[in-house]
Amino acid sequence: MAHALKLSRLGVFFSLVFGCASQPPCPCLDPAAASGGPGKPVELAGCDGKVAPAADGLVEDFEDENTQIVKLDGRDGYWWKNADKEGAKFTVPAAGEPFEFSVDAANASSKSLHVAGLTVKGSDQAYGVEVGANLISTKGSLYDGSRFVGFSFMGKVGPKSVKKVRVSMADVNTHPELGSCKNCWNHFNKELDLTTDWKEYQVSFKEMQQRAGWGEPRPKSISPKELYTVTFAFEGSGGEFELFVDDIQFVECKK
Ligand SMILES: [Ca+2]
Repeated sequence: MAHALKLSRLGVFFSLVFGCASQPPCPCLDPAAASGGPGKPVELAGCDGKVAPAADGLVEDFEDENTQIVKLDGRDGYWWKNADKEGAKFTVPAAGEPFEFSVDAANASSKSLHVAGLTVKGSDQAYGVEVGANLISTKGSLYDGSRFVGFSFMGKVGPKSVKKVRVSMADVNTHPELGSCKNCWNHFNKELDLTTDWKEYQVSFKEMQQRAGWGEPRPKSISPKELYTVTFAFEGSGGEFELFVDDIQFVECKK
């Protein structure tokens, strides 16, 4: 996979309500329940209240303008991007060029990740484009994120861009490099409609779902104990895309 660039730090504050009224007080993600393993069902709890960035939860803030995510808690993966072979392409960065970091950044920081281009609408192979990072640089190595309840990021799209972004985390059950899936690539995800203004988005593990109708296995939930990548994708729509991303971080129940 085409590893490409690197990045670094900052912090945001926010709140989020994960539906789990019957769950115990924070932290209310049961680590034992989150260790389902390949193909095994996982029962995920959320927070009975708000969430906050975890102390060592920063995945990337792009401030160091390189292609490696922030090195924290064993995370040291690299950014990559790919496009389908049906005509989708990146114009930012242009072919053969390194990732671009924009001064249009979130939370009064200096840099964000900036990508743009276009997708095509066509066959099943016209999946569109993805930009993402492995959580651990060693191929096949999984990251245990079971003490978190999800993650957040700052994001916006350009004025001509398709608004819908699919935010995913590949895990042990969905990525072919891990040997568990027979019908791979249907990562647990959340679809979001971004705006042209910087805004914080929160994604809980509990609400992430696979796309309907395909994928094998189809476990009950993502396996936070066995995470592999974080990915932002535009599907093949025939439209232009332009995405700015900043301050990706794991979150925990607010104490
Ligand atoms: Ca930044």
